[in-house]
Amino acid sequence: GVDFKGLLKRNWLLIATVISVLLGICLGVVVREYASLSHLDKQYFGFPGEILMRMLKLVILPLIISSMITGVAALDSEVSGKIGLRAVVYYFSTTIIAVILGIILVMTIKPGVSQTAEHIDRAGTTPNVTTVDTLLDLVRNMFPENLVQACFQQYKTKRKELEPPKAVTNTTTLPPLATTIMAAVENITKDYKIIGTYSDGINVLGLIVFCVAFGLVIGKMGEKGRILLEFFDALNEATMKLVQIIMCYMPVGILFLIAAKIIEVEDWEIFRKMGLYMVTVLSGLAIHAVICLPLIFFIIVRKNPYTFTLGMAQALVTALMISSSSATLPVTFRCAEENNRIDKRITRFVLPVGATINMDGTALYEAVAAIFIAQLNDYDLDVGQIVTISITATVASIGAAGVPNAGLVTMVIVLTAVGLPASDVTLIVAVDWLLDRFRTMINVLGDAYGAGIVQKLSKRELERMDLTSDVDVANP
Ligand code: DAS
Repeated sequence: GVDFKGLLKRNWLLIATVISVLLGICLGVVVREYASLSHLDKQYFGFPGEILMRMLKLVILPLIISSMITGVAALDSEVSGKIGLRAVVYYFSTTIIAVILGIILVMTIKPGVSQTAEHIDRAGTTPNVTTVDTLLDLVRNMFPENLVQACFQQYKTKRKELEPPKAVTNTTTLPPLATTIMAAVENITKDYKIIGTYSDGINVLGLIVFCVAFGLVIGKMGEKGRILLEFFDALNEATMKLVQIIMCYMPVGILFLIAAKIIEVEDWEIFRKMGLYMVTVLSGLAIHAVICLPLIFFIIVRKNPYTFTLGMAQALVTALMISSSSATLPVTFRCAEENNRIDKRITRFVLPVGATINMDGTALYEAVAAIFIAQLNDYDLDVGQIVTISITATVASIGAAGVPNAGLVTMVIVLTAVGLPASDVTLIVAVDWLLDRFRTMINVLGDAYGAGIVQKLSKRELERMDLTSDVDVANP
């Protein structure tokens, strides 16, 4: 028979989390129906959820620093170079696959081709960002000027607002990508603007670059470096213990997070209007999660991909509830290491970087949304523009930080690259909170599969290291 007790014991947290999601939905619906809460009451209602978010964000900093430094230091530089390269190849190829999938779906389903355009509210303001801005910011953020500041830097704007882009009419010919980039370069030389690459005030990308360099140096130092290595290893272990404690609170936090969201949503009608668009994005995400990623995983790893997905369940539910890959990172670590038994030397390397730059769900979403907006505008895209969309959607997903709605901000570069009015982002804002959750889930799943795949590809190097190393930092 089935060992129910054992199953319950091993998965109690996941079960509790799922129950709390369901309870949260019920609670939200009931309160919404029968109680009239003031704005302040609503805020109080979301308080336990807010505390969960704060706790998860709190451990991001020590987690990223300790896991990256020990991860890199434990590998010798030749091996870490190879693993890094494999990870990057994986990130890129899966992101491109996601984009192509999104484009195929949105071109077939054509959610924007109808009269829905008139019904949509075009009010609102939009950030103005260009492709080059995003690229330069990405590189700029890789090299923080000040390490301490990089840990708590606030999202800041260094450039005066650009002129709002002119609305494109159907008769104008679109500027080719080159012109867009030239215009952007001119803008950059004047001043610049930092956009979406900060995660809740932490310059994650900058820290990652620093930690990789620092870890490599420590690894090379031999005896002298060992004391630092042991320090960061202990820090990592202590942080993961904290994560374990935080996770016990998770069901409570999630219950109120979801209930508060249901109480707060103002316009349910918008879902009906935007239905087909949402169906396109969601089915694309589903296909990517259920077919594309598992297929790649199976071809390379030769293990059941769905068992692997199941092992990540807690992280996936968390991502769905808090729509932030960075804040989910602590849970992603635990699931990957404990349930899917991925080597710590791999997770410490692949997961933090993946949470920052590998976003399959976001890339797919950006491509679909851009073409949807083109369809709403009755705007025919040629092949060149579709290629431009795939490239900029990839860049935009890399540039987006792992925080809620980041993808919506970097979306602007996709639109401006093909000459669509950037202000049209406002058309899809209303449903973004929902789509954001699902794409974040796929972003996290993509990172996890990446760790599994890179581990398999690096099997030989890892085994060789097991034989040669005397101190086993990776598996204490
Ligand atoms: N929600 C983000 C994430 O954490 C990215 C996005 O907004 O698309 O993955």
